Parts: sequence; structure tokens; C-alpha cells
Amino acid sequence: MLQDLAAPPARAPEDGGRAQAEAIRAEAFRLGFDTVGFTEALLPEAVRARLDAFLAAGLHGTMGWLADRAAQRAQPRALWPEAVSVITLGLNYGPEEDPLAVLAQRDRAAISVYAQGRDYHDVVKSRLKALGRWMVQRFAGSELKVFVDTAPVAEKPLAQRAGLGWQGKHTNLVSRTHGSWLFLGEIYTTLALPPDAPERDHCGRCRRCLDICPTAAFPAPYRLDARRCLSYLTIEHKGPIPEEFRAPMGNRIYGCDDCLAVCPWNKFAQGHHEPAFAPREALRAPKLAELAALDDAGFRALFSGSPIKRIGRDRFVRNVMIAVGNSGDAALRPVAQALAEDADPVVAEAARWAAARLEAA
Ligand code: B12
Ligand code: SF4
Ligand code: SF4
Repeated sequence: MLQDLAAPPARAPEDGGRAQAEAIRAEAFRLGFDTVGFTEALLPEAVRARLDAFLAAGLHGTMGWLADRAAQRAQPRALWPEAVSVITLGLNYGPEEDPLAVLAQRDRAAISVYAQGRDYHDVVKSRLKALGRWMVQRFAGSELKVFVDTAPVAEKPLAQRAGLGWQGKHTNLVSRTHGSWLFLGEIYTTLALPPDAPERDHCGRCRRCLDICPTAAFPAPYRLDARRCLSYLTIEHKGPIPEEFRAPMGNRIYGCDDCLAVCPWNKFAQGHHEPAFAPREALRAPKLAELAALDDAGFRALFSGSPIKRIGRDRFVRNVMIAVGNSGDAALRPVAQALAEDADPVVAEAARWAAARLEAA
């Protein structure tokens, strides 16, 4: 059932907006988007109910911003009452190599695929703005807003309704053509555009993503306990990494790709064709010892233009210390010992943990 939100008056052309939609789709592809869909600016009540259940169970951990604007997140018109349609867009960031291979190189760092190239927020946003500018010129009088990631927008449910893919058991959007590797962005518009057919669930009896998760972060299919997810723990979580997650972290120092990488639908995916997403050589499998030596200035220089910059040197080196502790490599013990008195107490504690663990090894 859809929420009872009055639809704003929309100027639908005689063809129901089909010509406009096709022109937008063509322009989006011309700008480099890999997939495009249209849906009404309305989400079913189930989305709000599931978000509320997720928040009530505390599965969001310290991401209080998810709760702050839950009403707007769950319903496009609660964010922008004039919105009539939503255009959902995907950009393929498919890796060229097996993203899990680096997990076996214990003296190296595993950085998740999405963070090895340029910050996708910048890349997707600039494309969305280019499409937005084109739309405003082409369809006089129409208004729009563009979003990627950080706004209170339910990106995955909207993309599913617009036919881009379905929310798999790992909770991310899976596409029949791009597997797990799509960044999402949206344009809310006052144009009345004919909706595409929603995609249905193609997970079937598969549960590969649930079974591979190193921290058992899925209490049930389609339900993620973010507090247990290594992506949350390495990127969002401040303070010490809880003891129970340190060993399962292995050498994952920024994000995690395990559940995405094992999805069988990736066999239809192709490598990205966006130069900005090409992995920077220095971030493919960097040496833990080199990352541990970064000071603030070195960290900022290395991660300029990268999403990793956001977490700052201290949280980053905290993660590196956990990976050092997991390396089983006695040669890295001095690297940990050198940070045992670091000015940041969280780094210092992680370094002492790593040194002790390597001694025991
Ligand atoms: C908060 C957040 C996180 C959190 C929480 C993740 C989560 N699954 O909620 C953390 C930090 C853990 C995270 C991690 C990652 N994230 Co993130 N994240 C977000 C963000 C900002 C909000 C997501 C959200 O609203 N979560 C709240 C929960 C309640 O929503 P939900 O997952 O949609 O939950 C639904 C399901 O549980 C579903 N549901 C419940 N029961 C049932 C039953 C059935 C049958 C069905 C069908 C559904 C269903 O209903 C819920 C409500 O819709 C979005 C951007 C955005 N604005 O949407 C990016 C986003 C989801 N993240 C993204 C990415 C790439 C990642 C990582 C892969 C990064 C990495 N490599 O480390 C990991 C993946 C981890 C994982 N398995 O989800 C992409 C995903 C793209 C895609 N193809 O789906 C997004 C869309 C950003 C973007 N613009 O591209 N992320
Ligand atoms: S990203 Fe990693 S830790 Fe998080 S749910 Fe997926 S497999 Fe588990
Ligand atoms: S790995 Fe299997 S269960 Fe998980 S999202 Fe892919 S198809 Fe669905």
C-alpha cells in the first residue's frame, strides 16, 4: 500500500511523458551512466516500516543521521513535496580483478573496490548535475534535485522500484546486468514520467553472501546488523574496534567486499569503463608497514580525492594496526611497537594489541 501523500499537480504531456523519458534516458547514457530507470516519487509503507524496525533494533549503531530524518528517507515527498517522479541512475564500478585475492596477502592492506579510485560521490554528482542542467534547459519550468548517498533518500528501494535491480539478501542492489557493482544516484523531478516496471527478487535459494560474511553480520536474509559489518566498523565507527571483530577483520582496513564479490550475478557484470574508477596503483595492495608510517600530512596527500580521506589519519591507522596484528608476520612487530605510544590513544591501544598478538604468534 502506498502512503496517502497527495500527488502534486503534474503537467503530463499527451504521450504520458514517454518522449521526455526516452530523451532523458538517452542523455543519461550519453553522459556515461550505465543504467537508468523511472519511478513515481512514492515508496510503499513497507519501506518505512522496515527502516523503523532497523532503527528500533539499534542495528544502525552510531549512525544517528539515519534516524534523524527517517520520514524524509522513507518517502520522497516528505523530503520534497513537489517531487512527482524519481529518475534512478547507476554507474558500474565492476573490478577488473578478483577483489578477494588480496585477503591472502597478510602483509598488505585490503581496501574495498569502491575506495581504490576517485571518490564516487564527486563522479556521480557531477554527472547528475550535468543531466540536471540539460533537463532544466530542455523542459522549461521543470524543477529537480540531485542526490547521491549522503541525503536522506532510500536509494536501494527507489532503484528497485525503477527496475534497476533488486535488494539482495546482502541488502544491496543487485542488477541482472551489473551484479553487485553499481553506485546509485537519483534525480527528483517535477516532471511526470512513465514509471518502469519494478525488478523482482532473483536470489532464490542462494545464500552465498550470508555465509561468507566474516563477522556474521546478517541476523536474517535482507537484514544487516551494521554494528557487526566491517564496512561500518572500519569507516563509520569511532573508538577502538571491539575485540570480537579484530581477528575476523583480517587485513581489511577500509570497507569490505566479501558479500558483494561472491554473488553469482556478478558473472554477467563487466569491468567498469570509467577512468576515474581505475584503482590507484598505490591503493591496490599497499604494504601495511608503509600505511602505518603515515602522519596527518602524509595521509592527506595520499588520499586526496579519495573517499578514504574522510575518516582521517587516526581512524585509518587504527585499522592498519589491527591488520598488522592479524598478519602473523613477526617482521611487522617493530611497526606496531613504534606506535605503542601514539598521540592518539585509540591508535596506541591498537598498536599494543598488534605487538602483543605478533609476539604470541
Ligand atoms: C547507511 C549505509 C551503509 C551502512 C549500513 C548498510 C545497510 N545495508 O543499511 C554501512 C556503513 C554498513 C554500509 C556499508 C556498505 N555500503 Co552503504 N550506504 C548506506 C546508505 C547511506 C543508507 C542505507 C540505508 O538506508 N540503510 C538503512 C536500512 C534500513 O536500509 P536497507 O539496507 O535499504 O534495508 C532494507 C532491507 O533491510 C529491506 N528489507 C528488510 N526486510 C526485507 C525483506 C525482503 C524480502 C526484502 C526484499 C527487503 C527487506 O528493507 C529495509 C528498508 O528498505 C546508502 C545510501 C542511501 N542514501 O541509501 C549507502 C549504500 C547502500 N552503500 C553502498 C555501498 C557500496 C556500501 C558497501 C558495499 C561499501 C563497502 N564496500 O564497504 C557496504 C556494503 C555492506 C552491506 N552488505 O550492505 C551503496 C550500495 C549500492 C548498491 N548497489 O546497492 C549505497 C546505495 C551508496 C550509493 N549511492 O551507491 N552502508
Ligand atoms: S560488507 Fe563484509 S562484513 Fe559487511 S555484511 Fe558484507 S561481508 Fe559482512
Ligand atoms: S549472493 Fe545470492 S543471496 Fe546474496 S544477493 Fe547474490 S544472489 Fe542474492
